[in-house]
Amino acid sequence: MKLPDFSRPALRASMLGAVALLVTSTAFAHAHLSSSEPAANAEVAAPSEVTIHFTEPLEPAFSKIALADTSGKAAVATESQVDKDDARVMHLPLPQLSAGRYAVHWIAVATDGHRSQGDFAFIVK
Ligand SMILES: [Cu+2]
Repeated sequence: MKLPDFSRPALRASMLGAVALLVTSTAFAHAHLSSSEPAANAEVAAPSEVTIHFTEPLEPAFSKIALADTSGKAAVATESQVDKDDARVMHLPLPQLSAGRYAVHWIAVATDGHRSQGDFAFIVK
């Protein structure tokens, strides 16, 4: 059996292309945070909800946003929801928050089942 000649530039380029495609399609399937309201580390008037925009559509059953106050206690009794019209957006409706620092923890499960998560904080004036 004869091995392919890797010194041939055309073959090398097509192999590199295949590898690059594999890497990017895998990376793109994960849902990453693209923006949020409030933004990370923002100082804001008490918001009515936390909204997070992701790079990929989410699986509603497994994705969620949790909010904790300065003492680490859950600050919200309600559940977050994936937006009905845009599955890349998740909302957490908020009660009237008192002044202080709040920690947001999110879990995003993309439609391919891949899970990502992250944290950020915001401050209510
Ligand atoms: Cu993925």
